[in-house]
Amino acid sequence: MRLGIIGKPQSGKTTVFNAAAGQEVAVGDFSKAVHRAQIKVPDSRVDKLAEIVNPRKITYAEIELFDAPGLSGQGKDSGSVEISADLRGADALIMVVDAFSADARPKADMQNLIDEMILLDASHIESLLDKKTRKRQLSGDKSEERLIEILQRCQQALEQETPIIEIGLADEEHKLIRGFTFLTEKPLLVAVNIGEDLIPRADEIAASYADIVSPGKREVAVLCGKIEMELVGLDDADRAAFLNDLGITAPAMDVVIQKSYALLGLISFLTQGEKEVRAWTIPRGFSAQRAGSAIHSDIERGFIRAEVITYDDFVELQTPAAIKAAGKMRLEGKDYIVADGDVILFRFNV
Ligand SMILES: Nc1nc2c(ncn2[C@@H]2O[C@H](COP(=O)(O)OP(=O)(O)OP(=O)(O)O)[C@@H](O)[C@H]2O)c(=O)[nH]1
Ligand SMILES: [Mg+2]
Repeated sequence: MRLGIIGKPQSGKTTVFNAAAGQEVAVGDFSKAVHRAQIKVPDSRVDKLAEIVNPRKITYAEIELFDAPGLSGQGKDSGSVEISADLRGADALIMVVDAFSADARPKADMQNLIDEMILLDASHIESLLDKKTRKRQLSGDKSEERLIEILQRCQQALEQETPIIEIGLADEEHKLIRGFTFLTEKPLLVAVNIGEDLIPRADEIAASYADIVSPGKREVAVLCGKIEMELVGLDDADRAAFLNDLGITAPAMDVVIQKSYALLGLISFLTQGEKEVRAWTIPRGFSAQRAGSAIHSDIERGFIRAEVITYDDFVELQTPAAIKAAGKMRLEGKDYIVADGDVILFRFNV
């Protein structure tokens, strides 16, 4: 799963990338370099299980993050910008908007960027429809009728300035157009990048963006990229003291990553043992049998059953004996739909 950072020039994209990836790529250099990293998805459940089980190894879920130049931020006047294959291939986008500089206009910038994406998709669709309808005329080939109809619906939505993700395409319709990698088809997290002075007002600022939130499609997070980046270099104790000084309980970056993860439609199930406590990534809606493939294809192939306990029950009961006595271990078959936070032991035979 890949997450791409977009935003207008000098909005703090690389700063946010550094904060999320724990890297120290130079910021403010206007360079058009692409930065990439595998980032850990912070998960307090993994930490808590590890505290109980004391394993030799702790592994968090990971997603790929990249920072690639792309949009101009000029809105409708953007002309013809080249969108990199990286951005096109992203599964979801983080849009960084400048709310820190003296003349910041974050909401206008956000709208411009959204307009720009709508425009890029509209011109992409126009040329696709041109080609496909001409081909239909020439050859009488009707095989793409359905696709043409979906593209026309997307086109109409874009003309009304509605992002494609808002149309509510059915899953199989979505599949038909996925290969075109439209920008407004991707879930979007707006990261409002505030200055240090605004940190005490972060919640209030977030609330002022509530009207653009659309569950599973669009989210907002408010953070100070610069401070988050400074946190990266600190050890746990220094970080806690630093956050405390600022009156913050947890790094905003954790929230950004967790919200992105949810926007990607991903959930985690957990496994635990002396050897390792680990979070595994699966798309929401996976059955127990398919979820097993996240660990190893043999588990999917030779699936017998899943022994499942909820995270909350595990934390409360802690030991196998207590879990057994309380009858909280469920035996689930291959069609069981895995829930976020399930602690699972797979039984399989190959
Ligand atoms: N005060 C303050 N400055 C910030 C913040 N975030 C970024 N900056 C500054 O804004 C400038 C641009 O930051 P970058 O992270 O390089 O921005 P960018 O969007 O990657 O820029 P380009 O890649 O050149 O488009 C740098 O001088 C940063 O130090 C912030 O939260 N507060
Ligand atoms: Mg940059």
